[in-house]
Amino acid sequence: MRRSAQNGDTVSEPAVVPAPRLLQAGSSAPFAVTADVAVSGPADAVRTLRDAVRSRTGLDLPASPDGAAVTLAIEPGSPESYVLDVDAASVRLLAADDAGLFYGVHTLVQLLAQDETGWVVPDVHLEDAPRFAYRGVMLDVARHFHGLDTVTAYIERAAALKFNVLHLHLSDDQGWRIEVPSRPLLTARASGSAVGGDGGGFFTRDDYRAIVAHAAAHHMTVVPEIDVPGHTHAVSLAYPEVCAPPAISDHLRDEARQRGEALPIAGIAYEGIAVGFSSLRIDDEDTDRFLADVIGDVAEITPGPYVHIGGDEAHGTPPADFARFMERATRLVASLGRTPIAWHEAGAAAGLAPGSIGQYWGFRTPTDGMDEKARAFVRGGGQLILSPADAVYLDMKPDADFALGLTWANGPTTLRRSYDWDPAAVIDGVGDEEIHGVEAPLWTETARDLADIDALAFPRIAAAAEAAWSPALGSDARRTWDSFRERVAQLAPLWTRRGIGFTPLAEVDWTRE
Ligand code: TNX
Repeated sequence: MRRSAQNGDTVSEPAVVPAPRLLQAGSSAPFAVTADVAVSGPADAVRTLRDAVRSRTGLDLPASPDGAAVTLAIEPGSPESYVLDVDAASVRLLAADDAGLFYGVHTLVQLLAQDETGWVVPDVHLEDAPRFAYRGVMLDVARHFHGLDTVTAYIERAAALKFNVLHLHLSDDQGWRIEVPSRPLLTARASGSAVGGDGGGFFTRDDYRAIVAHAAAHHMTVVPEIDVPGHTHAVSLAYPEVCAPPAISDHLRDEARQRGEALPIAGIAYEGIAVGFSSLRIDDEDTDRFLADVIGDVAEITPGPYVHIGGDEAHGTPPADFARFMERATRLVASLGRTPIAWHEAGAAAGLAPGSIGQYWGFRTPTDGMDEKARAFVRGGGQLILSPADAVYLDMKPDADFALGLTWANGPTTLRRSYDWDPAAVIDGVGDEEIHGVEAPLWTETARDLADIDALAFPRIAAAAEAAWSPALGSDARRTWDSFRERVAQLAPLWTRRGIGFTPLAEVDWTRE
């Protein structure tokens, strides 16, 4: 429980994560939240607030047409912004749009606290707006399939931290996860497998539409990823004519031997976790038709502006072929009226569709020329999404003994390391203007269900939310590790209430209720 001034203890600042732009804590009495406090405003926002308050406190607040103590309203401002004023008599939330109202409501719910009188919201004036327009989480549903319930739960978790994009990694070597009417064998033959011999699965078109709708109701856009030309072994189970034979390097052989995994064989389900051995056939009419069919069908059920075409770790594709292929693939996406997104390796290709967006997954300090490939997207008139693997890859172990997760990104990623970086300080020449946003991917080689996802993602997803939404690291006292550590601690009761199985990392002194 937050310590209150009444019992003579130190007053800690109201805990909001991600940190807002401006927060002024007042010194007067808090607003008391009791069962007769009415809420008025736009119906969706009122429902969001009433649901969230009920789940947090058990109180069922009445909705009222007007004149309520809690009022929500739209007033012009910058996209997704809101202003929240709380005093002893009232709560007023003014937002520029529906998304801003949604974010203001989630801030308000984080401010709910219990003192000796019951549930209260402290006296506060808060002004908030995002730093970046694109604030993403990625879920890999290919290494392990995660169905509709898990995806909708992850949407709710992410949206409450003010993320507005869900990137779904829908295909990889281990399985194909989305129904494609023009290529029915993909799901018929290539969706039944997963890492380690676990069961597979796929989304029907209606499942996918339901995800898009649930995301939209939480102010999130879905970005589908069809990863090409590498990460395509599963395609060989369905349409072998468009696949090159697996490229078996000495490195791959060593890795497979160490992990006791079988080597990939064309046409047979792959259950290991190696990367970089598969490739589509390049400069082949069948492949081009395949790609047009798949991307066309996926784009058709995707209302959002982006289609992600992967392009990472294509070690099985000769570099010149890779470049030509990514140029064609980005142009295909552009021809469908969408903005292509590709992993930063695609920046090696000179002729990508203008305005293509790159997703950088190198380290906070770039190695191996990854920054140069990322900068190429900016030269091509596009922007970058930053996903530095040693900070925001939620599938890295948070400490060496953790049961789940990988360690390739510079060893375990502590909560502190996931917090202590700034997007504008990663790549020379890439500042706020060149940055489209920040995204935290969760690859699922080791994550089999929602409990595993929660355990890996929470609390580090909150640090990623702060990199995406809040002002620059160190720009005020709130945007520091010491402040974050205190604030995130206070989300524990809220997360527990919502059934989020977060990992209580020892770096934080978690609040108990
Ligand atoms: C790298 S970084 C990958 C994925 C793996 C992940 C595991 C990138 C774009 N690709 O294929 O799942 O590492 O952490």
